[in-house]
Amino acid sequence: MTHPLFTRSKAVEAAQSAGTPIVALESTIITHGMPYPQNLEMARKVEATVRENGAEPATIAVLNGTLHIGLEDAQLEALAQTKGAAKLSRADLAVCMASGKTGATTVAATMIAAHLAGIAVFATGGIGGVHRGAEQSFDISADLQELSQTPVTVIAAGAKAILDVPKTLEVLETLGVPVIAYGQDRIPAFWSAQSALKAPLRMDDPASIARAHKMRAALGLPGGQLIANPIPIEAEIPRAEMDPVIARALQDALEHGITRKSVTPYLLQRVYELTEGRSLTANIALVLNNAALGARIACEMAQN
Ligand code: PSU
Ligand code: MN
Repeated sequence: MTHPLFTRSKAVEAAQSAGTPIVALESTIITHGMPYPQNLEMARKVEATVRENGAEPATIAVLNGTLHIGLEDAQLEALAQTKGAAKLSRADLAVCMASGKTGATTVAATMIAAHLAGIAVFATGGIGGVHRGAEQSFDISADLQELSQTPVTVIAAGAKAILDVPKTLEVLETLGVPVIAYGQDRIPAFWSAQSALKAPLRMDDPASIARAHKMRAALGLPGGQLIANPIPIEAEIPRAEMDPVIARALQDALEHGITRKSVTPYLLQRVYELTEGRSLTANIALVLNNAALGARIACEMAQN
């Protein structure tokens, strides 16, 4: 079955025909979140992890104007090496497709594409949120609005600690987005398993998360769920170590006048440099952990 708006990879098409659960994956993390070749290695490992846990991965991107739901390996490799890919959020998706350009989807755009293709579960590293100093800059990621209107369950390791996490939680509460910590009481802090903040909600197994997703739809409530899945403890960088690094990266961003779409990629790169690559190792570990949980949730959703 073909769709006028997107192309599926062979594997995704076969999986959907067979009723195999699918987990969507974003591509901004590949083009703007990590350097080559670790980004490609990470993308392949994430796909393998989804398969090991019983689902089929669908990495989403726009290549020369075509929206792809699932990439062939050669396409994944080419994307990981591209320097010119645009960063696509809700505002950018249609323009990129209409202009025949190539772009990587953020959490917001990946949710839109996943929903269009009938995929309800999406695993990533961290969502965008309210940036520190947002009371001046108004920099609040479109990811938050998207969670409030598109019915996809997103698995992330919390909001990145470079953000203003308390404000991010406030906005999500206002927008009616369930923020569910997985297996612990506190919100994870991306590179660290624990933040100081209590999570609004907690769930301990994939089946309950799948049920809550369906219950939301049955109640007629729009939007998705955010599952905050802590990084495995053996892979974390403790908060006390990360705090000064983050402070320094934020200071540098301010001094260099970094704004808008460049803020998140700049901060991630700066944290990578300041931790001499350790942030990247942790980032890869948490994405893999999220991919595994995403696959288990997708399997539960397909059950009943
Ligand atoms: N968090 C990461 N790595 C990333 C991103 C977030 O650890 O690459 C990306 C995601 O694609 C997310 C986007 O949707 O950054 C948020 O960007 P902004 O803050 O400009 O909305
Ligand atoms: Mn922003």
